[in-house]
Amino acid sequence: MSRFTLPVSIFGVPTDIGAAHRGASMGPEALRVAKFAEKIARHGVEVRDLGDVAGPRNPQTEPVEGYRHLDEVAAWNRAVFETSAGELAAGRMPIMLGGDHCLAIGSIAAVAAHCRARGKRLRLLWMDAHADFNTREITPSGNIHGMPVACLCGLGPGVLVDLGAPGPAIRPDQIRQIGIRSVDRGEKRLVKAHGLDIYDMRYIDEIGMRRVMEEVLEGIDENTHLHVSFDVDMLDPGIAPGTGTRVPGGVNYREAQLMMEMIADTGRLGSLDVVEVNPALDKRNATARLAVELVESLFGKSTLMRD
Ligand code: Z70
Ligand code: MN
Ligand code: MN
Ligand code: MN
Repeated sequence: MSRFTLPVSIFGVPTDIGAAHRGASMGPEALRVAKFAEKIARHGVEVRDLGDVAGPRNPQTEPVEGYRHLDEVAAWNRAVFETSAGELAAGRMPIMLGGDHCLAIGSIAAVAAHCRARGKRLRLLWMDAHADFNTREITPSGNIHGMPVACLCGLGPGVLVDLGAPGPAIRPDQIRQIGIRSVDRGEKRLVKAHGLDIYDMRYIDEIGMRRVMEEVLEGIDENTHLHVSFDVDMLDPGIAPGTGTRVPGGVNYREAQLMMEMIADTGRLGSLDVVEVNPALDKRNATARLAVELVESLFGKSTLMRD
């Protein structure tokens, strides 16, 4: 069974430039070893692997004025923006294999520019243990992978905020965050001030993943472009140990499958990031393999489908 899906272009972004732990730079190869392209191709999708984009090495320096590696983060994100924008313009679905989550600034800025040019409505599903809404004033670490949502909303340095077009790429009301269970002190105040829609683990426990996803997907129509930004640390560390910032009490296997299946059913998936896979911390590539399995569900794999 194959519902209509755009042809897919996957590309790797082998860097951990925005993170504290080294190793997410090996994420693209771990996902390829887990047969990312081959497995989604089984669901009737045309898939092309563009290889990896290039960027500066990780200098492993301390934060300067609240940002660690800002110049390098900007360089990598410009490369991501160009690649994503090119694939979207060609009528293809870009899938970014990270790399750490700072790279979603570039991928989502490209999607936002694409949607604006075509009069499409953008909805961003941010699957993560973290809100990623820090700024240089409130960050506990200086790590820019804790800041991409803020940057996309216009809170951040010009080199990141103005990547696609001047000003914010996206409004908070276009974002739904799911799986959240770690928000820093100053960050809590900021997400409230900006009205971010956060489906945290308590809410998931109380009302259940089915209703959470119904709420998250409410109001999407034929004109909606869905972007899924999947930080694998959303998943419970028991099933996804290969990531740099493990937080207990995450989304379990069945909940994660249901999320992906319900998104697949909308038929509106337009672009995807898979980030924060860190093979140096993993057990036998389990996290990359699970991520691939979940992405298969996102492309329509279901129990009763014909092989
Ligand atoms: C913390 C910070 C973080 C991962 C984002 C954690 C950031 N909020 N970690 N994604 N994996 O340092 O800003
Ligand atoms: Mn993240
Ligand atoms: Mn995270
Ligand atoms: Mn902008």
